Amino acid sequence: MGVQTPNLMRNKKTCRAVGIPTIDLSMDRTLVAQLIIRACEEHGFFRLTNHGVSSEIISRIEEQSYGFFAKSASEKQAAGPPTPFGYGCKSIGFHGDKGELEYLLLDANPSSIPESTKAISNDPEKFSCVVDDYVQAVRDLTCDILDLVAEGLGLEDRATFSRLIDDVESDSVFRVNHYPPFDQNQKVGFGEHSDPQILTILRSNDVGGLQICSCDGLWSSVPPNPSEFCVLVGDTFQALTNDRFKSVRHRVMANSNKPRLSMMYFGAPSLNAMVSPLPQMVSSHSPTLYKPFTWCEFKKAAFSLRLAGRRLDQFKYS
Ligand code: GA4
Repeated sequence: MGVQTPNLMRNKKTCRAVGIPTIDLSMDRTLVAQLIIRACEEHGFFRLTNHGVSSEIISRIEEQSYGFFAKSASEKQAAGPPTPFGYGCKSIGFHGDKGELEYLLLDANPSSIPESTKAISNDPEKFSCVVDDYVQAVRDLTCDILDLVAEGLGLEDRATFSRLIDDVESDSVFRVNHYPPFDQNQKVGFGEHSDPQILTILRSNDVGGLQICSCDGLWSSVPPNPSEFCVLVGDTFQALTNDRFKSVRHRVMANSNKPRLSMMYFGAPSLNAMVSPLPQMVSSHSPTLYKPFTWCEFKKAAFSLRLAGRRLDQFKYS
């Protein structure tokens, strides 16, 4: 029968995870940097193995999360609504988007974690410690990835991107999504969107559902792997690189008879940080595509649109 080309392996609307890059962080640094850059350019997405985040830190946050979602509806409601932080169920954002999930939205800024996690656990000190350890580990990983990108792009200042996240005032967010099991038809768990921030680090249990959209508009299912992280380029990274990197549109289809648990760290700048395409990404062939904006302005605009909205369009030079 011969070897099938990627296109032949696709059906009309969804396809298998053909061509989604998996990058081993323990490989040679120069090679890793080039692979990450290519993945961010071609997919806005990659899977990361040998990421160095301890399995103990991961299992502790997973255990705490399962513990929280196993509580009664009224106990969970008492930790909501998620405005801006806390427990949410089915409603996403402020404009009527719905999903088949419940979630926790938490401030990922170390100084705010105790406050934003206070109402969530019967042992708030322990819960906040566990969140803090996980968030610190994934923040460090995010900064490593961003340093690798800066090195690979040949930027003199290797902290060009990581400095934005590694800031005491960083507006980064941590989210845990819990998708209940489904025995009927496949449903949209979390609708199509791109993340507004710089970089997202996602980890799930062994239940699938995440799909990413390729530039040709086809959806690929990402096989779940609890020992890996998925890395997603956000809108702000797209703007900083003047469209060299593309933020990835993704969604979650709920289709399993087991619950899916995923955790996302969304690395964001501080509210007053200025975002504009780096001069090194601009040339006569690639003129500046975006007007400068503060993260606060972008966030406001992002939150005023529906989930699937194309947020960056509002900041494009016409
Ligand atoms: C997507 C990424 C993060 O989950 C999030 C989401 C936020 C929310 O759930 O409240 C948003 C969504 C996300 C993008 C557009 C706006 C805001 C819902 C929505 C309709 C917490 C974020 O920062 O942006």
